[in-house]
Amino acid sequence: MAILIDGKAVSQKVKDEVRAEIERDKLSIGLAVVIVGNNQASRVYVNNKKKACEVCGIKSFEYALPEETTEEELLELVDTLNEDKNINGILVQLPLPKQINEEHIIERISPLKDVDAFHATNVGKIMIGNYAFLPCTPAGVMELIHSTGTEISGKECVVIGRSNIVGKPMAMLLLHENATVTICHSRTKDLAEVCRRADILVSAVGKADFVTADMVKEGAVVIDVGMNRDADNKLCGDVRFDEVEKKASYITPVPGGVGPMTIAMLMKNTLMAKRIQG
Ligand code: BQF
Repeated sequence: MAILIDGKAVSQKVKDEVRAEIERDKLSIGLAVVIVGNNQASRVYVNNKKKACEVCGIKSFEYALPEETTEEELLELVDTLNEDKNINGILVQLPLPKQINEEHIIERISPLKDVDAFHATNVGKIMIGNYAFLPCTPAGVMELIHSTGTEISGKECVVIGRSNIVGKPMAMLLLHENATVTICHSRTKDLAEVCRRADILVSAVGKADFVTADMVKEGAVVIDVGMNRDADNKLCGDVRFDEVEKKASYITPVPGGVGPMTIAMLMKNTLMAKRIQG
């Protein structure tokens, strides 16, 4: 039976550290949180981020724009926030309405205020291994793995999913810690066989029940990045928890696993933004 990794507890520790540092150095830090339209999930995520700011002693400033906002209008807001001395971090909640090109918006954010680490400049720095901003979700996963005391160096790590936001940077962070990393995706042949090699398996697919017990090696660490709804509209991950927990050594729940860590690492990045802006 696997040991449950408590993402809420680990995330609270990270937020406590951020708060302590902000208090110790009497820092005034501002995070702009931009939400466009009325995506229900986005609303929840933005509220989670604002609440974490409060816990950490970071001022959050919400900019809620209507669904029909144009790309020009959003670019103009980003320009204003880039110039604003009271704003240290800028977060534009994704996804954006279809008339707005996400890449255009991300590339307009000052790399020094890009607390999601989505700007090409910051992505490049992550690739090189010389970075200030951590990609929030992958960095949160690393913290969770570290919390188990599991050695990463030399281990077989398999990441399922190749998105720019999770899969690719996740593989890079594991590589920086000397893992042997495989990225699987929808075209991977014999996915189950590849996953069974993993000492550490990270799933970022976005499909409920995707990872089954036959894909998991006995004693593996299983990290579930999925954020899905099951048939009863309940939040669930990618991993068929009931059967996989019988084989894994450690496993993350959904909710209460990776999700809270994503938020905590955003707080860490916002503190870092203040530091690098001086
Ligand atoms: C929890 C996100 C997919 C696409 C865009 C805590 C969050 C979620 C779950 C949260 C996510 C997922 C966020 C839990 C932010 C994580 O208790 O399990 C927090 O707020 N997240 C996002 O901003 O954009 C997403 C997932």
